[in-house]
Amino acid sequence: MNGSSILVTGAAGEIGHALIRELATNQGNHITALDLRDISREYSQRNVTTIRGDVCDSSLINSLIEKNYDIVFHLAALLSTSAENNPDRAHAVNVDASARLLSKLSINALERNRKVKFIFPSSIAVHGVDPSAADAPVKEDQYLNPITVYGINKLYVEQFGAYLARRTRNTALRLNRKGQLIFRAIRFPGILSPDTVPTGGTSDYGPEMLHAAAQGKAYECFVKPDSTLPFCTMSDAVRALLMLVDAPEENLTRSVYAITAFSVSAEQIREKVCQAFPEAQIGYNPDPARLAIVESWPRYIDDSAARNDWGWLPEYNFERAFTENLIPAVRNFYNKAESHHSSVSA
Ligand code: AKB
Repeated sequence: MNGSSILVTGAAGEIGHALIRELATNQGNHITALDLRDISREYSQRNVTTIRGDVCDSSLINSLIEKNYDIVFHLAALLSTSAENNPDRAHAVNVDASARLLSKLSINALERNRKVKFIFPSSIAVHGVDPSAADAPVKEDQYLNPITVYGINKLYVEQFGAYLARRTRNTALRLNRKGQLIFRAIRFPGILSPDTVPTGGTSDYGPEMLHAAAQGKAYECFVKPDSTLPFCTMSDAVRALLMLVDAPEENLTRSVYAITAFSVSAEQIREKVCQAFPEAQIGYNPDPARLAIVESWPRYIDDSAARNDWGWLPEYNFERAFTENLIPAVRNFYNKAESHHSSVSA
C-alpha cells in the first residue's frame, strides 16, 4: 500500500480517525479525508488533504473520482441505532451513496484501465439470530436475516460490491482491458476505542462504560448484564483493514470476511472497567429496542476464513485489551485533555 493515493470517506468517524493516523505515518501515501464535519484542524499531516462534504453529493463524488484513487476506504455510515431512528437518511447514506460510489469507481476503472480497491467496513449487524439459539460461533453465510435497517443496508452493499467487482472483471475480459474494481469487506464486531466515543451504534455500551468511568461520570447501561457480543479493540480493527487491503488476491476465497477478538458480556466489561476505576458508577437500565438489536446479533463469531486466507489474528484478547491497550490509553487521553484544558484556561 506504500505510495498509494487513498480516499477515506466518513473520515471523522471512529474508525476514520484511527485509520488515517496509521495511513498517514507512511509518507508515501497521499490521503484525502472526506467528512460532513470540518476536520481541517484534526489532520495536520502534510500527506492528508481534508474535504468537508457529503458522500450523498454526487457532483462532489464525481469530482473526487477524477483523482484516480488507488484505494477507497468507504467508512461513511449511520450506525445501527441512528439508522433505526432515521431509516430514510440511513438508506441515502448507507445504500444510495455507497452504490453510487461503487458504480462510478467501476466505470472509472474500466475507462482508465486501472485497478481500484474498495474497502468496506460491514458489521455483525448483517446477521439476525434467534436469541434462544445455541452459542455456536456464526459463520459468514449463516443467519443473514438482519432485523435492523443498518444490517439490511450493510448486507446490500456487501452483495452489490461483490456483484460489481465480478461484472467489471467480466467486462474488462470481454474488452481485453485491465481495469479492475476490487471489493473487500470486513464484518466488524463491536469496537472498543480508548480515544474516541462512538455515536449512534448499539454495541456502544462497551466503549461508553469505559469512557464514562475514565471521566468520573455515572453510566446506565442500556443492555442486560448477561448481554454478550463479540468485540475487538480499535487498534486490531485498523490492523485488520490494512491486512485485508494488502492480502494477495489469489489467497482470498471470499469478498466478505468476519473478524472477532473476544466475546464478553456487559457485566464482564463492567467488572474490568471497575477494576481500573474503582469509583466507577455503572448501573443497568435496559432499553427494550436496543436490547432486542443486541440480542439479534451473534454472540460468537467464527472468523476462521479470515485467519486462514489472510492471516488474521487479533493482537489483543480480553485481558490484554484492557490492561495493555484500553485502560492506559484512555487514562492518557483524558489526562491530555485535562492538561490542555488547564493550559488554555490558565
Ligand atoms: C453498531 O453498533 O451499530 C456498530 C456495529 C456493530 O456495526 N458498532
